[in-house]
Amino acid sequence: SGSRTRWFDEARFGMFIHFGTYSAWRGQYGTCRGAEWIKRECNIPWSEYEAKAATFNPASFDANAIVQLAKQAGQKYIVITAKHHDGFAMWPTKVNRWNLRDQSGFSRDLLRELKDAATANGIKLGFYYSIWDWHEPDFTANFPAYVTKMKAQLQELVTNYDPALLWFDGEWTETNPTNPWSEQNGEDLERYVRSISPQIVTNNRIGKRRPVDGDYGTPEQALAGSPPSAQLQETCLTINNTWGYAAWDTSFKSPTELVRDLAQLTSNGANLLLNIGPTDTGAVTAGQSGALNGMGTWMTANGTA
Ligand code: FUL
Repeated sequence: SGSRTRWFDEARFGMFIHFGTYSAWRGQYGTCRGAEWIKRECNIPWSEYEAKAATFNPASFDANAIVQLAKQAGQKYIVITAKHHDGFAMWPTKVNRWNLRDQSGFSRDLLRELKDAATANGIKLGFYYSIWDWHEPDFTANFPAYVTKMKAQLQELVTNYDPALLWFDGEWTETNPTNPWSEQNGEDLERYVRSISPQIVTNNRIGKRRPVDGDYGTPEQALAGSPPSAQLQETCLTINNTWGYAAWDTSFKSPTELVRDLAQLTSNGANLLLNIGPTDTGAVTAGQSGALNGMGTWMTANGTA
């Protein structure tokens, strides 16, 4: 795994992007607040969730601007949600119609645009892909059939966009006690991913977060402790308090605090994957771009970018 993960270990700083049809809700359903979990946290009926997805129109998504924002901050890679727990695919998958092209009638391919902009700027692109899928009936009704569909979607992502990294999620049982995902499922999926692209880096949530699962560990909203663990580590943090867009969540960390977090993680040998959640139109909020621009100013002034 040494040579496969070298770029990742050297990168230190990446951008996480949580963006999906959940963003269309702007964090609110009636008086209930949520973000990328809003479907479940606010018990939105599928009929309403699907109707909202049909109006999702992220016309202001600007891949070049996002890549420039990442680059000036010193970020070397980007990981965007290709599919979160709501199962909605952000690329024109052929596996089902629950995707940005077929459900929302949005003709642009945002993952292609991001890939092209990233490649042109020497930035690596990876995809977040949730194993847990609330929309696909086979997740609970016929799990082997679900796994087959999941592999077909991953094959599409790898073939169409050649991602450098796959960031799996939704393998746990805490909030999903009947989750059938097992250590064996993880090992099988890792073999599958390597068989279609040997160089892909994966996180530990491909399996059950054992040190042998995937290439690296994924502490969430926590600065990794020292001494470093047996596996590479990448801490993911939000700039405000939510991953997906929530209009009410306006308490943004300062560039000073974020630079301190980055320095602490770097000194522990861990990466920082710092999240932005574009709005329902695909625009980056001023709070988040301001924080990243502030980091970039510091990086430039201190010569570390
Ligand atoms: C968690 C997910 O449930 C959250 O929605 C978010 O994607 C975070 C990075 O990982 O496990």
